[in-house]
Amino acid sequence: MRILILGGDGYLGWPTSMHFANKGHKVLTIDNLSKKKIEDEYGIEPLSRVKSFIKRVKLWNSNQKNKINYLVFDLLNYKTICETLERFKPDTIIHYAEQPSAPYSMAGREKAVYTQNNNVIGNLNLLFAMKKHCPQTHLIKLGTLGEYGTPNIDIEEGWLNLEHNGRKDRVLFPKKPGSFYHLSKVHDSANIEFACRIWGLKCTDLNQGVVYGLMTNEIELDYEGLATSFHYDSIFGTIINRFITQVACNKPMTVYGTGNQKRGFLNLIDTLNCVNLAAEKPAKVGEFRVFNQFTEFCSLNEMAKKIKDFANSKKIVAKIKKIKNPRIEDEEHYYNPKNTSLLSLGLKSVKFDEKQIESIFNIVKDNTDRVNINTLYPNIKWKL
Ligand code: USQ
Repeated sequence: MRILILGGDGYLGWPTSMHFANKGHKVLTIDNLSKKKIEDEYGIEPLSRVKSFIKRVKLWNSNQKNKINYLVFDLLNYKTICETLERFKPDTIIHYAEQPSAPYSMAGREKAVYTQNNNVIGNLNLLFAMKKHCPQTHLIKLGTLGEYGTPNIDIEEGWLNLEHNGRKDRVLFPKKPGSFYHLSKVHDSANIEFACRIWGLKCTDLNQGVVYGLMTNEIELDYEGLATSFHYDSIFGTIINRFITQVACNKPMTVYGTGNQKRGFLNLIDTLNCVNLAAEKPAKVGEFRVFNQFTEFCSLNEMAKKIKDFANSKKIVAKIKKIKNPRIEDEEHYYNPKNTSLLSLGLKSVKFDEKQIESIFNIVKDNTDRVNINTLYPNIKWKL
């Protein structure tokens, strides 16, 4: 397959690029290197010293038989997207190229506008370019489970069968996201559904939960050279990665509010497996297919307790500290998201157990000298 990966420098994009290259697909990976600018703005860095995008691609290519091609450009540059699609003729496009931080998007007008302009217009440019140059290509778009928010009903996979005043219809599941970032993905989903319905494009929208982990088969080949950008800070760091880093640094796990918020989680390896399943079994012409991409869900308190239990079993001190929630989100709520589609395609998931925690913990522990303790605590509030 000819696979175009957008956002190839990111936490997910880089492992995905190596994963598909390793499977023998022809991979072209693209990034605009914008994450580095946000890192510099906030003085944050990934846990391990990660080589630049270009250096990593070159290192991969010098040691592996299946090469990765790369380009550096922005999806806001419509002309270059068109030229790239025309030349590369992808069978599949995997689109991760978005500003991924909810807190960043809530840090004021400029950051909210940047997030939505970058994400929504970049995605819209891609849809127009696909319509013009490769309408048969399967788009796999990374959405988020956070598009749904925490409604008081079961969360279906993208669509809802509705009966109203005696009539029935199938509608997009109502969305109640919790940040301007999550909202940008809601707008993307609506635009993509429209493009599928009107132009006959085919798309899989992956409404993904919170990812954790730092190892994949390909990264294992050379952790120092091929590591992905694992963040533990309060801007880009996701909760499990943050909690494990906090314990490794002998700091308390920062649970926001009551900790009864529930979220869906999955291992980085499962992101690759899910994207792989979606690519192998594409959506049909005109289909807007939505998969809820997570493997387990629980409350933040339960998650913190699992990590504490692991630490205690190793005689490591682990504390949980409930701090005032900097976000505005439901802290007591019903939560029942469905995830049957990927399981029925054959997903065999990684379980978040002591073995998993230990393998992440050991690598984090080796790198604690690089942790900037100040960035462990939240510095952006939802209410300005
Ligand atoms: N939280 C804490 N303590 C912390 C950090 C976060 O209690 O130190 C809480 C948050 O308030 C939230 C939950 O943990 O209730 C998850 O927060 P997060 O920072 O791990 O995840 P979030 O900001 O929702 O975003 C992350 C990714 C995003 C992805 C999303 C999936 O950064 O790209 O879309 O997870 S989901 O959460 O399912 O929407």
